[in-house]
Amino acid sequence: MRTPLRLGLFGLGLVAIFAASFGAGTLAGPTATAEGDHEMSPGHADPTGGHAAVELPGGLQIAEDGYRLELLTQSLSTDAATPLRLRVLGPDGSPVTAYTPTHDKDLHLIVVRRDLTGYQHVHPNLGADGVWEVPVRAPAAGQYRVFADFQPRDRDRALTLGADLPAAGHYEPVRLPAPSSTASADGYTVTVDGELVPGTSSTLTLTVARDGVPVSDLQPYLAAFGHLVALRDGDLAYLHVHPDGHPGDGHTSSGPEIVFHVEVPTAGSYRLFLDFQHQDVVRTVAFTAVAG
Ligand SMILES: [Cu+2]
Repeated sequence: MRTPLRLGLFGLGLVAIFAASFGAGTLAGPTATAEGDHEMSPGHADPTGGHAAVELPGGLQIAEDGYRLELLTQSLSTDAATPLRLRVLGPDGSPVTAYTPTHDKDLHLIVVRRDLTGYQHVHPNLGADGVWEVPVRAPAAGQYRVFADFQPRDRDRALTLGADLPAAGHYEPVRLPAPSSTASADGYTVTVDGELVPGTSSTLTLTVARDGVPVSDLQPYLAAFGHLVALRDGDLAYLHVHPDGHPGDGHTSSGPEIVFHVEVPTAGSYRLFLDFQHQDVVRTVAFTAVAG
């Protein structure tokens, strides 16, 4: 007669899960209780992924999980491209030289002004000493945010560290553009369909057209038909999303539609940057979207 006992334990399990969920929900609000505070210590997100709401978004910290981003360049120039140099220091304090490529590259570097203008996605070269270098010119003066998106070989998932870098000169901040479902660049128009719902995987369908004609021969760029980076307005929390599948596996499309599943952490305004490649040229378009 084991059945009643098993049912009983199952019932206890349910209670425990409910209690844990209740604890997490309470912590997310302003009335966090002392008994559960350990659950939401920054940098100690629940490894089970069961409490995504309390996990810190990427890109907000210069150091995380023992890894530290060290910028070796003190400023950007608005006149000319100058070398931007950086290192990633590992848990033992020495520069990381071994990486697992993510989307064909060992490190993706995003540079954007803090008002979410001047977006650049570049790929530095790694020296034997662990120093990454890439020429970058700031399109205008102001405070820039640098994101390094990479996976050390000793780690099972990618990490995004962020640091600020100034470009000296007169700064004229640009207000965040109003939310829009279309964005254009170089004769291409991208239309976005879907809603961002905080804490939920939301489907965004981006449709690419050129001079009004749907583009169905997008080229793979860095092992995907599109790369979407979302930055939260106000603190530049970072999210990098790829479409389902890989080019050539039959589960992904070369256009005109590119489908992304995006989970933004909170309500608020986000600037979305889409990189796509057509006829051997990579283009970037940007949208403002509001979640919640
Ligand atoms: Cu990249």
